[in-house]
Amino acid sequence: MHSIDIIDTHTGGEPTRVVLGGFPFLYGSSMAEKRADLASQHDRWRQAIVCEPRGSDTIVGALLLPPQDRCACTGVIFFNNVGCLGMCGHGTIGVVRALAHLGRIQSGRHRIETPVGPVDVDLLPDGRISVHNVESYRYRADVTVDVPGHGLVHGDVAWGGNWFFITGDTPLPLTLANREALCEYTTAIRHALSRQGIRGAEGAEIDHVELSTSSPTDGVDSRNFVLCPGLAWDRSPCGTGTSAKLACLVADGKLGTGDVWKQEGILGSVFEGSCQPTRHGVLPLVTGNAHVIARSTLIVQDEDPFAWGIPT
Ligand code: PYC
Repeated sequence: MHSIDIIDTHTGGEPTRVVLGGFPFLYGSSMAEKRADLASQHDRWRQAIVCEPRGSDTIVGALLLPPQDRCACTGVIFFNNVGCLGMCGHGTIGVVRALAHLGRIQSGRHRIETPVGPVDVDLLPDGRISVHNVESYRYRADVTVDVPGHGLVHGDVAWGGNWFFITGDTPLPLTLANREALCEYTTAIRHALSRQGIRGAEGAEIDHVELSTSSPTDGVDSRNFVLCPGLAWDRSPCGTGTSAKLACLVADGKLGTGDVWKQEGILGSVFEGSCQPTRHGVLPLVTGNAHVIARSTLIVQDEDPFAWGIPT
C-alpha cells in the first residue's frame, strides 16, 4: 500500500493537487531531468494522483521537490491527465497558496524551480499571488490552419511556458453555456495543427489552443477559453496562456511596458497581466488568487483494480 500526502487548491476555479510526500525518488540534477525520470519511470504515479477515480481531467498535479538552488523555496513538476507540463501559471499560484497555508513561506518574494527554469513569485500583502513567468514570445504571427467543418482559422503561435495557438476566430461567444461546443472547436483546431505540421520552436507540439476575444465585462480587457493538452478546458484564465497573449499584444504594439491587461476566463475569474519587453519577447507578471479546499492522503492499494487510475 502507498500513501500520498496532498493539498488541493483552486485558482479561479481551476484545481491544483499539490503533492507533499509519498512520491518515489526522482533522479536528475534539474527539474527538467527529474520530469524526464517521472515520465519514463513513474508515470503510473501521475495517473494515480490526477486521473479518475481520485481525480479528474481538469486537475493539474504539482509535485513538490527539494530545489537544486538553495535560494529557491521549492522545486515543482506539473502534470495532468495525459502527461507532464512545462510550466503552469494557475498551478504556481496554487503551490504558493499551499506553501503559505502550511506556514512554509510568508509574504514577500520567493523562487520556485520548474522544468522550464526558475520562476519568482510574490505573496502580496493583500493575499494575492504574482508569478514572474518565464520569458514569453510570439514565434509565428498570423498562421492559417484549415480546420475541417470550420474552414480557415487564423492565429499566432506563442510560447508562455507552454506552446499556444491563439486565435480570435470563434464560431460562438466565449460563455460557460457554450463550453462543449468550444471544446469541440478547439479540439478540431488542435488536431488540424498537428496534421498540418504547424509546430512551435524546434518542432515542439502545440498542445494548448486559446480562443481570445474582447470581454463583455466592464474594466476587463479580454476573455479567453483555453483547451489544455488532455482536452479539458482551463477553468482559470490560464497563466501561461495569459503570458503568451501578452507577448503577442506587445509584438503587435497593442500593450506597452507596465500597462495592465485584465484577462478573464469563462467563469469570470480574472488574472492581471503586465510585462517588460526583452530582446526576444517579454517577461510577464501574472497576478491571481487561489484557495485551499482540502488536505488529505491518497491511498493506493495493490488489490484495487483501479489502484493506478483510469487512463484518459
Ligand atoms: O495556468 O498556465 C496555466 C495552465 C496551463 C494548463 C492549465 N493551466
